[in-house]
Amino acid sequence: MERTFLAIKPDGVQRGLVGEIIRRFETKGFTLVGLKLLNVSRELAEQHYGVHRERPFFGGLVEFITSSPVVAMVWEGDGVIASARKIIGATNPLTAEPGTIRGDFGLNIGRNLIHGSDAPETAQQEVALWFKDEELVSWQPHLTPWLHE
Ligand code: DAT
Ligand code: MG
Repeated sequence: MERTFLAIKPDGVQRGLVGEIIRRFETKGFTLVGLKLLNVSRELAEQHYGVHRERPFFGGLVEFITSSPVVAMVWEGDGVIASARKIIGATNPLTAEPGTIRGDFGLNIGRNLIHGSDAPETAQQEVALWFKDEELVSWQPHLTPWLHE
C-alpha cells in the first residue's frame, strides 16, 4: 500500500491548524500510520531539504523548520502521494487554489504550512528519514468496505 510523508510546519502548529490539517486527510479516507510532534534538528532539516541546498532560500528554510515544533506524519492509501499534494496545494499559497490547505490558510511561500512528499522515491526516503520502522503502525480501518468497492 502506498505511503507518503507529511509534516505540519512550525507555522501550522503555532497557528493552531494541526486538527484542521489532519482532518482533511482523515475525512478524505486516507489512513494515518505514523504521527509525532518533534523539534527538528539542524541535521534532520538539512537532510530533508538537501535537494534545495544550493537555493538562496535554503538557510532561511532550515532556520524556519527548526524554529518551533513540527508534526510529522505518515499516511497510507491508494494514490496518497499525488492526492496529498493536491490537498496541500501549490507551493506558493498566493497561487494555490482555494479549497487546498495552502490556498485556504497561507499567504507566503516561506510560510506554507505543510510539507508533502512529491513522488514515490522521495516518499520512501522521507518516511525512512523521519520515522523508525517501529514507529509506524499497520492497521486495518473498519471503514475500508465503505471507501472501496
Ligand atoms: P513544496 O514544499 O511545494 O514541495 P519545494 O520542494 O519546491 O516546494 O520547496 C520546499 C520549500 O522551500 C517550500 O515549501 C517553501 C520553500 N521555498 C520554495 N521556494 C521558495 C522561494 N522561492 N522562496 C522562499 N522559500 C521557498
Ligand atoms: Mg518539495
